Amino acid sequence: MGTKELKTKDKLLALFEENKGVYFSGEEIAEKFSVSRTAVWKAVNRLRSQGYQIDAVPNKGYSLSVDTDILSTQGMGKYLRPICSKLKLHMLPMATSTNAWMRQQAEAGAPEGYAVIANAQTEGRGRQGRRFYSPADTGVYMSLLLRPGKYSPSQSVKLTTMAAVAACEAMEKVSGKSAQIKWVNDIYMDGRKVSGILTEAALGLEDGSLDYVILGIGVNAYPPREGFPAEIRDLAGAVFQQPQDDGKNRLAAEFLNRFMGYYAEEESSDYAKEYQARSLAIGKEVEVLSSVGARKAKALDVDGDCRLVVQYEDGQTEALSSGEIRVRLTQQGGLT
Ligand code: BT5
Repeated sequence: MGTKELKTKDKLLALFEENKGVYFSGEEIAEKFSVSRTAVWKAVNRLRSQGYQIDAVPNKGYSLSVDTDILSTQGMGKYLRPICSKLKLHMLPMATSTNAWMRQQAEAGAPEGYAVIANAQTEGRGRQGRRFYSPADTGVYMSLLLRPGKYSPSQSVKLTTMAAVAACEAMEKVSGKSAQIKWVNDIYMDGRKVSGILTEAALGLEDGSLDYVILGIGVNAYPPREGFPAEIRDLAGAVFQQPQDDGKNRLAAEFLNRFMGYYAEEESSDYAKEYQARSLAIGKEVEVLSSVGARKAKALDVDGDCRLVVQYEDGQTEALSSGEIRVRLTQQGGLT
């Protein structure tokens, strides 16, 4: 496909996304983009082959169906606020892992604010070698490149915290339901994990400072058609149960709006309070899992550095940083 044809398709998608349900005649579109009617027809077909439902009515023209929800830069662009104006979005129908993809870009010198969004991942990653199930069409899998010169490596956990709050707020806004955070990076709705965050940092070789951070977030927008795989069936859930107009595009855009807001005003913003308010663990019995085994404790608080403060049965307290330690809630079934 030539560049001109590509551009017509992209421009047509932008026009359709901005005006869902509105009909445009082939002639009108051809005139608008200074292309032939055939080029319009080809662009329509190309969009259809990508899954867009484009209705064609004689004497009215073409229109994008109102309840399409396909991730695209044009679809997200409708909801992004000015705080995101410096971001550069890149859409992939399929990635191995968006974090792995972004790492290559970062190593090649890509600037802060580069974001990649995939419709599916074949090797979506969780922490410590775990997998994140990322089937096509039902979720948002996104990685954002940051070069936060002002943070020390140990402060990069703040970015995960900001991202967790931003994810909750985005999901709450778009779905109207409340979201909770299971320390440190899992988001729950209705008692099920609907999202996970994976922050990967790279340190400069010379001084050990933070070179770049890749913030990865995966959200189950809808339940997969075939259901979740057996291993996570009792754990995983989705933000929406029914198709939503622009559900995925809105989730992705609102996450970026919120996150970039916190990132820009790190000092003054109250993301730590928002994090505490949504924390699933505070006040609950937990098990602290480490390489030496599980130890019972009560979660007391999440402190200003986003550490989970626990009290063990012998009365001793400890502030846990993320990393190797995992926490299992023992009072609610299914949350591990
Ligand atoms: C996470 O790890 O939850 C972080 C997931 C981050 C995924 C994003 S997608 C975009 C970017 N690119 C990547 O390659 N990754 C990031 P963790 O806390 O380790 O949780 C992993 C565990 O969650 C698994 O062992 C399963 O038990 C469960 N799980 C896997 N897939 C899930 C899903 N789709 N929904 C809910 N739970 C899932």
